[in-house]
Amino acid sequence: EVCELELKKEEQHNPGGGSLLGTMNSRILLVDDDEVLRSYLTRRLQLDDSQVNEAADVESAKRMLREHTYDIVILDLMMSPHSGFELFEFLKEDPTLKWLPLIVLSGRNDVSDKVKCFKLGADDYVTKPFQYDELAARIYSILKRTKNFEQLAFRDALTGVFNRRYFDLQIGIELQRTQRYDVPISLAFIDIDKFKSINDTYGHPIGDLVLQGLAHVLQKNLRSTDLLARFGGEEFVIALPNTPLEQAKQVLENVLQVVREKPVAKNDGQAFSITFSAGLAQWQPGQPVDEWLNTADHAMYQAKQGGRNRIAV
Ligand code: GH3
Ligand code: MG
Ligand code: MG
Ligand code: MG
Repeated sequence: EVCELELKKEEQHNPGGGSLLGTMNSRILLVDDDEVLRSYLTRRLQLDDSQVNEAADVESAKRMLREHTYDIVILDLMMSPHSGFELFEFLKEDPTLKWLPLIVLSGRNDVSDKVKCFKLGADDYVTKPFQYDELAARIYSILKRTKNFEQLAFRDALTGVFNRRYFDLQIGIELQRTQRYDVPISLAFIDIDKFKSINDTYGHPIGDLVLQGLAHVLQKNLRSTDLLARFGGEEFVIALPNTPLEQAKQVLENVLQVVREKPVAKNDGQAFSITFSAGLAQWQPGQPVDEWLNTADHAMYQAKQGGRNRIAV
């Protein structure tokens, strides 16, 4: 069994520090009915710079999974009233949670339990009593692989921002959260003005530099909770949670002013400036995502019609 004594000993060994590899600043959901184990493990994981939420049973784990985003779940099997096995079904049914990495941490050491867990979708299985450093190394190993996979599947290769596939998956979660907490969420549809002429005048590689530059400026001027994605060639979308339309307009006006006044890219002493047109729409409760996107797209078209270099609502 893990105990406070063990924790003190290891802290002396490695004062203030975590394990050798760390756990990649991950957001971890720890599901276990053993309070002593939870507080021990939470403390160790926090020393490794991870954020940890604790759930003492399957029902609270489900609630937390609906409301927050996690990088990995650590799951106990023997809990009441529902065993940890019950959580697998829940995860499998939700497309946004289906691939969430999961490590079973259990006192059960039968091969049949292990096999069952892997068949249900577990990525790893650690038996109790366990060594913290081994668990941390396993977390690190899984997250390294998933981060690489996500990089390939969900990031735009040119600009490094999220792609449309990721946006489509993530926006559902954002809207659920929005509905639950009854807060506003706004969407911006951005399209670079006369981008074709940049390509035609300076060549495609310069066009690419401009796209990278704009993505960088956008990311720098947004909150960490804002969701930025490259949608198509020279089109970007941003979902701004917790932001009413007027406030979103201010954010976009600021960014437009930045790109208008300062070149987004430089090459061989030459500087390249752009402007863009953007359309905004605040989500109406119950509105389908497509309709919301269309409203913002339509507003963007109005901005083009109105003379470009502007934000329309
Ligand atoms: P408007 O102000 O009406 O939006 O004019 P525009 O020229 O920006 O619009 P249009 O849709 O006609 O042109 C978009 C251009 O974006 C055409 C295409 O060559 C360019 N483009 C799309 N993807 C890429 C890319 O990955 N790299 C580069 N360099 N150019 C791209
Ligand atoms: Mg238990
Ligand atoms: Mg376009
Ligand atoms: Mg354009």
